Amino acid sequence: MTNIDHVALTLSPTSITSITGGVGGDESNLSRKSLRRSWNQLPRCQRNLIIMALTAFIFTALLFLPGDQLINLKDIRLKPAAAPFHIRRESTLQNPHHHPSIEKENELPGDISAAVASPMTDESRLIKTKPAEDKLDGGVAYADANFAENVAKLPETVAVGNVNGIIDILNNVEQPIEQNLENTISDTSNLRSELEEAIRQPFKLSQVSIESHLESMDTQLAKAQHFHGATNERQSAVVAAFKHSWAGYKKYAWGHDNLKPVSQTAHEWFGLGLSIVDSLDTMYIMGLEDEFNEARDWVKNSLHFHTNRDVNLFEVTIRVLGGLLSAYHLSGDKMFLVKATELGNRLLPSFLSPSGIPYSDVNLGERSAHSPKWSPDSSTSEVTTIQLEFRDLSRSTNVPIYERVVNVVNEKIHALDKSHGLVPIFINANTGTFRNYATISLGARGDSYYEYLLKQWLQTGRKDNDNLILDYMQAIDGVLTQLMRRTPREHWVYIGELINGHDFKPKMDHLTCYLPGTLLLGHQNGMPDSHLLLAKDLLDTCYQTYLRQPTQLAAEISYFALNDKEENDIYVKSNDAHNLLRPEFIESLYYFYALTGNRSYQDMGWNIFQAFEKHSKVAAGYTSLGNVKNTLNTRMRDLMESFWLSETLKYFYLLFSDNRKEIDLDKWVFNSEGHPLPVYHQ
Ligand code: DMJ
Repeated sequence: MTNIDHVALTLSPTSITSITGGVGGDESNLSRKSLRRSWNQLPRCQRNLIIMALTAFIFTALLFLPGDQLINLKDIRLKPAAAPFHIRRESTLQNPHHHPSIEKENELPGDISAAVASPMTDESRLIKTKPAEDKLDGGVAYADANFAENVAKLPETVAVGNVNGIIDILNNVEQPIEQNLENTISDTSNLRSELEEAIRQPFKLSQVSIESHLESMDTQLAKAQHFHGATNERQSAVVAAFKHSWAGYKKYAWGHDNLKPVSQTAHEWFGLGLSIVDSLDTMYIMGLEDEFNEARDWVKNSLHFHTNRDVNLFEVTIRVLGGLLSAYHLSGDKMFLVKATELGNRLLPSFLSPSGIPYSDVNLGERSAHSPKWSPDSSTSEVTTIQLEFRDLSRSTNVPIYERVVNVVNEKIHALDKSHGLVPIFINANTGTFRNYATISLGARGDSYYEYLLKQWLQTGRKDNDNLILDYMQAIDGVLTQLMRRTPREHWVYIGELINGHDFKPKMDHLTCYLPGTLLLGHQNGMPDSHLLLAKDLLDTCYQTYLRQPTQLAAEISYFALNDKEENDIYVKSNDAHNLLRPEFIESLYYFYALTGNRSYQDMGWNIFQAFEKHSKVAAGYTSLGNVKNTLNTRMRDLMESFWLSETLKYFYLLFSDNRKEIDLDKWVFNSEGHPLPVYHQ
């Protein structure tokens, strides 16, 4: 009878009250007793039936819970074997210096070269519609026919084959991942005190001045790289655009963060001369010696980090730390590394949070950090897009602290539950957990999380069974099954968002157009063919977001039709019609050209370059626009962001190069702001 007592006691007081009609304490005791009596009076078979019904109810409820609440993927990973992406990787990765795929012009591994080698060419300047059959039969060689079928049927079905793929991978990991995690985390026992020490003495490294420390490791310092400058008309046109931008900045905003080219004034954000630091490597690559030298002098004499002012950890890391490190690696000039190290020390307070997930705002002068004023949360993409730079600082100085703090972030994020590998866009630096019901997106606040999973793996020599690459593969599977859709009539592939983590919204930021390039880069390094197919289709869609506007410039955000009742397959709302001179699509075109050698991508880029020349160029530089939907009313916004100089113009220049390996992607990895950093093979 004790069991039955237990059943009776698990009923809540309210339910008992409602069954017996009682309200008071005594009455409730009485009713509990009478319920127990009634239960005892039931025939045993009836009682068994009730218990079975209750059990069935509980099981059914569990079945309806979302899958990711029931299955802990970490547990699946513990089964040992060989990762199936070895199938492709054996041919491309056995020798990290041997890449058959890039030895022959226009040839990609397997039978899939045609998929990339036939981009939309010049005739596609006209808006092109693509029936689904076209995509499958009309020359786009899908290597995985089943997957292609599934993709073609979307959104009605999801790419099931792909889900199986990732589960196979998770089932087949050679080493227990948890063990790796434990080893690295246990190294962090005295991390906090080392951090505090570095923060206290920003001009020092290992107890001596940064300069003396670097002196002592002289032989390991970077050697200058050589570039020959523009070799054709298109490259020269880009150099001219850069010089025009630089002249305006120099005249009206020198030493300030950005130029306002319409009002011909300066724009201040962090007070770190962003445009100068962001431009250093672009000028070096373009062979602009005079401009590079004047920028170098400014960095040496006028770039100071002691101002009592909050800056954003992510922005300063990708633009300033990344810019300085890249300038150091390309030019071999130690001064840039000295500056980068001092900045690195001053950014470290961000990592003194209880969870190790960095605070978003850091005061470089006071050396303190906190969450943003408007929210307790950091953006997920921001805390996961600092790793390339901090790791490079450690490897360049032989001082591990910078890499260690960002490895902790990697490990914490890796350990968090995700939805099909996808992450919510907010994370709390105090608790180290994602915000419940936050949006999932590959646009703002989510984008470069996915980018840095792949790029960190490349930066560190593409080790097998690395958590980063497993998370990347799982995430791209999540993109394919949860976020990717086709428009109803013209079948354009796009990546939508999940509002509250659940509700699909057919909205894609221009920021997401970095993804085709990243996917292709991953594919060249052994990722599955499904990544290539998505890359190709998404590149076409991104191009359309330019071609469909009368200005031939893409809007900040595009929407996609969910059904054929909507008038257009791709459309832009008035509030989203601005263009900020962003680089993402040009970046993707660059990867497609650099990795395939197919010059049609250059033609696509040239169309867009001309559109910038026509609509964004003003007397003192290039300006962001408020409206790409009307050539007669573009509403100039009066800002030239530093990423125009660091990314958009750099990627244009490299895209138009006669030598697609002007930057060798086996040796360099671009950070999120377009600054190349070296790949470390050990
Ligand atoms: C750049 O600062 C970086 O590319 C960042 O990762 C995203 N936004 C801008 C460019 O659009």
